[in-house]
Amino acid sequence: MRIDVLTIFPEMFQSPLSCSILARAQKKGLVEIFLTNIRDFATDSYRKVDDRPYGGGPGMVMMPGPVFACYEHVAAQSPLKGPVILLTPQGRRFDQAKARELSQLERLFLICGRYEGFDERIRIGLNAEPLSIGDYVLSGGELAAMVIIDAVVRLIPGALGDQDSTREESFSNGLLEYPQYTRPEVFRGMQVPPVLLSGDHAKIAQWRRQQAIERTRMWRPDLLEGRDDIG
Ligand code: 9D3
Repeated sequence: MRIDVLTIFPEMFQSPLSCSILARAQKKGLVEIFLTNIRDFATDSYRKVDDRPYGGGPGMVMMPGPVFACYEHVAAQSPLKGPVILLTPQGRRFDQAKARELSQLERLFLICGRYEGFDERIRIGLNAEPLSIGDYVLSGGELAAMVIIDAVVRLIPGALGDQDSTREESFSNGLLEYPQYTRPEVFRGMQVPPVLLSGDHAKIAQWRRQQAIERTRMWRPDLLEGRDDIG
């Protein structure tokens, strides 16, 4: 898979992309990630990429010229085809189903915004899909793009280590996970629940399920709505 990120802050990506699973996936040749600076495609001597909104209002808007020129430049670097995603609060919320869908692609373009937003002709002209990562305000699309890259790349077959991929397959009951403990048995006066030391695997499984339900009810009651298997 080839991922092209278009941004005015390519430096923000260096360290997340050079650690852990993302580093390994690139080294293995499972994904190539290219960063291109939209500012390099500005046409004036100030390297301007934003301008004031027609109709008035606060803030600045990403200009279409530099974004189109940047996109056309990177698109031509490879014959691979893929959809364009626009990182913006004005879009559908990214989720695990979307991550699975994007992980099947041979190519993906991620365009990061700054300022108040994009000139609408960017979305229309590039047939771009707007995506948000959640209902909170970020300073720009870069961190959102990194979240998407991380969630997508780890789903490419071979990206995870053996341990991680086994875990992946066993997780999908729609509940939060049960509490985990490791050594020591007593830490600062806090005991590991005795059932986990009992060796009774049926009882352990039953305890974990009940804990998972309790936690879900406490922290994510929305996940239980409309489920008739849990009281
Ligand atoms: C004052 C109106 N604001 C909209 C809520 C303006 C605004 C805030 C933040 C415009 C752009 C931004 C920058 N955010 C992103 O580029 C962004 C984002 C986000 O803020 N939250 C969740 N997902 C994303 S994806 C891109």
